[in-house]
Amino acid sequence: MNTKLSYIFYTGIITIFLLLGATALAETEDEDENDECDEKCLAEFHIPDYDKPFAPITFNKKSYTWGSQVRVIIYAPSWNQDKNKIDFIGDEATLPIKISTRGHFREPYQFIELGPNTGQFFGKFKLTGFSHDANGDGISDLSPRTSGEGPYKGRLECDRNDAVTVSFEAVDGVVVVNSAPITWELGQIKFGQTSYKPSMDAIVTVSDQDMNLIHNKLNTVKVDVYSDSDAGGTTITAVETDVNTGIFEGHITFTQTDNSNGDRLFVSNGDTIFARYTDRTAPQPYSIEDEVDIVAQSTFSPDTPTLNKITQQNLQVSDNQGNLLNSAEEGHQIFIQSNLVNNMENPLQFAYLVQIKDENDNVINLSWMAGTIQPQQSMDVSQSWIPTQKGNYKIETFVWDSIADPMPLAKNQMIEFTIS
Ligand SMILES: [Ca+2]
Ligand SMILES: [Ca+2]
Ligand SMILES: [Ca+2]
Ligand SMILES: [Ca+2]
Repeated sequence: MNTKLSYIFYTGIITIFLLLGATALAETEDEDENDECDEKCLAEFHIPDYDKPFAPITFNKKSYTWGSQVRVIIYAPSWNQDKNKIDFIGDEATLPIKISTRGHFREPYQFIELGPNTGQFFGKFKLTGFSHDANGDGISDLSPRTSGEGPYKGRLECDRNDAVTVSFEAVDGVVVVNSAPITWELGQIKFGQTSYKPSMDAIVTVSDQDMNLIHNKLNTVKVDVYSDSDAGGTTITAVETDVNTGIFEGHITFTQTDNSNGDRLFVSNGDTIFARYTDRTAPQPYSIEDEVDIVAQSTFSPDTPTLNKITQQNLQVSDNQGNLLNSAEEGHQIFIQSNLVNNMENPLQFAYLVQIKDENDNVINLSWMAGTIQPQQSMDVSQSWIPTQKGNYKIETFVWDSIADPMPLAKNQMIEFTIS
């Protein structure tokens, strides 16, 4: 042993000399032996692949909740004993697989090879939680029990904050093990939109994995919906979007005339509307018995009737100095003006029209201007007219969205005016 160590040390020194160009000592090297470790040499070693750390037990999820199905694959190529047959592992007392939570376990638990020649072994089991009423109906919702055989039928009780562990004694005395946490999550709720109009239905979505209580069947949760105008509201049932999503959707229709009932909610214009999910499976720091209300908000805001988009007011007639007139003389220019207010949250294009009729209802003058009014802006608009004949006239003003394709944006105004 000492001899060999000193030899290695010695050749190390020679290598350094070679690098420095000290070729004189080269003949002392043993030229018959290759210092490199070739493929044949490498084959004698197990060299870890540091990019893919050896993790022979993998879970299908990073964490689980109290009623989850847990799926596990164990990579154990040494136990692919027959390349033409599905092999089994873990079901013998000598090299067992153990599935467990902190307080409960099944052992041995058989796993089955995924294919005849994969070396990957699969097992699943279901967590059965503990006695607890999760939906508020007074009845416990899971059936806690620890039972069943691998690879598919295992049942394991667990607590709210727990961990699931799978261990495999791959070789005598060598146990590989992996764990994943079990925890409740705080539910979430949201409306599909930030506001709704009378013709629309609303969709409310609750997300709470803890309430996927039955695997491969649709579960439901209750959602209370209410509005400013009806604080009592109604309760709807939200249904799981697929058998194992833990995401639940409920529908709401709106009424402004009937009582709230079923999925119908009474609302008034401008109401805030609410959806409340009571999470009885809340994580720490809540206690197991806590009921945590999670509330989402939206609004009910019907379309503004088009005639109210702009308020038109204060129709009056003035001279070119801005003095208000009750009458005018023929041949003098007058100004017909109104005040406009944009009631909308967006800018509006508009056309302001002035129509003047004589005593016989004949239109003797029609003029307009076009413009844009900003949200909440108040704007004075005017058109000029030079009357050419004495008489009594009717002055009407209109606010349309355009001349080409007119749609009224405000109520019309009318005054009578005398030219003397
Ligand atoms: Ca096999
Ligand atoms: Ca219950
Ligand atoms: Ca389900
Ligand atoms: Ca929950």
